[in-house]
Amino acid sequence: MIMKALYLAGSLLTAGLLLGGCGGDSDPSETAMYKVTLTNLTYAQPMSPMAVVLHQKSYTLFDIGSSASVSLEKLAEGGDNSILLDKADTKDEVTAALGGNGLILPGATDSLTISGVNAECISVASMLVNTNDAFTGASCIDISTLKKGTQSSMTLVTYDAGSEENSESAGTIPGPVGGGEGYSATRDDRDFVTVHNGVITVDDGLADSALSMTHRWDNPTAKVTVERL
Ligand SMILES: [Ca+2]
Ligand SMILES: [Ca+2]
Repeated sequence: MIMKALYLAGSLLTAGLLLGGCGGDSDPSETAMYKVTLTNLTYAQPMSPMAVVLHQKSYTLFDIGSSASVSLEKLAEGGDNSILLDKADTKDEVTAALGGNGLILPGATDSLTISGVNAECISVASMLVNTNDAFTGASCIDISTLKKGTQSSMTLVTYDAGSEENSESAGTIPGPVGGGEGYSATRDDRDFVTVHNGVITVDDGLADSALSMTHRWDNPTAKVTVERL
């Protein structure tokens, strides 16, 4: 236990030194500007326009094991980030909420710049559109110690919003392989967010799946970089 604690403390110290390497101030009351970049690492899963929220730790975009908000359900089932961004904008603990420039195709990247004061976290979400309710993202990337001129990157796994059964049928998949329904108010899955266990596809025996082996993924499915400008 002691060895592990020492190791963790050492890792945190190293991370702090790396992040602080370029100097700069971190006065939380000063307006800080961040460039957020999302890269789609999948083979055939276009990603919906990202939602990016700059916020205090008391705001939660999603939480593994907890029920998805209706606004996250709308993003994860239909790729629509507008409700999530509008709702976030009304909250005191949210500094800013912005949508990306558009669909992020496999291998492509999208970036936006977001700014404000007293923010502790950046959260991101984007739907894998050739699925029922899969999304990639991060809930609270800690930016409280990120200095000006430095950046932090991480890879992201895929989550199941838990708000729609993973039937994979064309009528329930809004992406190009299905052209079906996006958001539905029905909740016919487990009703809590989990790490996604992947798609089955017609190539692995799910006869009425609109998906083929090209739509599978191995995590991670995206990379996010936050740069403090
Ligand atoms: Ca699901
Ligand atoms: Ca639903």
